[in-house]
Amino acid sequence: MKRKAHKEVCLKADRVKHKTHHASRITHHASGEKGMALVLTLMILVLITAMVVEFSYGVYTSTSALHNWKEAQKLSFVSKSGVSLAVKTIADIPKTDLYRFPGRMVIPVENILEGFSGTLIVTVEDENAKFNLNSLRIPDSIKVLKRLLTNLGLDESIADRVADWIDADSEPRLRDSEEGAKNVFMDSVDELLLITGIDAQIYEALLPYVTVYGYGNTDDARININTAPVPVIMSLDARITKDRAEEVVNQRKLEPFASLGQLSRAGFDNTLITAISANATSGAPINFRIASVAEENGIKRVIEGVVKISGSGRVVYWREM
Ligand SMILES: [Ca+2]
Repeated sequence: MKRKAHKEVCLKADRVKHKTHHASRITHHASGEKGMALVLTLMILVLITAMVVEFSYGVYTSTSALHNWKEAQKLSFVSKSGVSLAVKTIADIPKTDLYRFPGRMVIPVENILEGFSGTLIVTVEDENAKFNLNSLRIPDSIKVLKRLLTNLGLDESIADRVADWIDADSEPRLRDSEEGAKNVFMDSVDELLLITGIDAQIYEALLPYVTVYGYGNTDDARININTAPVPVIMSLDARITKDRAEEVVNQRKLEPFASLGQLSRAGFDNTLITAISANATSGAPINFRIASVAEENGIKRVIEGVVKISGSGRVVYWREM
């Protein structure tokens, strides 16, 4: 019984084989025009499908782009208003009170525009709480940056690389530190990423502590002791310990330092005050970094700018994202 069934299956299989063989012979004969037509039809179908997809995608993106554009325009307007508000707020602070600026200020903004239901956050920071990279043409300033790098757990040779990027000569401090160097002052801290040996990780770590805007001139090395963070205060002199720098922060919260001499309140002796005087100030902030972030329906608009306050206020740097 089993054998018979097996035989039948084999026979069926043979017949199928035969049919297939026969069919393939027919296909062979019919190749040429018919086959070509099939390929063409398939290609056209593919093309049409692609075009339909592309077309509907195009319509979709342009509709949403228009919506995004309108939303972006509104957000752009809102965040620009935030910058104007920040500039006005800073300009309204009496000059004599500016040295009391807390370093970082968040301005609460409500009902800035009718029909805007999102959020607007405006922050103002003293840009000279940070180390000025453009001061690196001064040898003493390189020492300050080297200490700052060490305090941040970074390699101090980065200071040589930035110094070579800025200085006019092409004498390398390190083997490759003059490679592609700009040899003029930096216009933006983002230039750090163009310097050989500085990667995104170093840049990110350094960004909160460095600027390219001098307190006075472009290469002014002065850091504001009333706004500088602990690692920056420590970088002013090798003798400034973490405890001493923290004491500066505690003391200025009680009462900002009206002069460098008042640093004695934080335990600085006269020799230390004299040593840091070229690289420190207790004066009123002049360069303010303003960040205005408007957000609505999951879309964000960020405007970042540095404003130099001199009379009516002047924008020196502006970036919209
Ligand atoms: Ca150079």
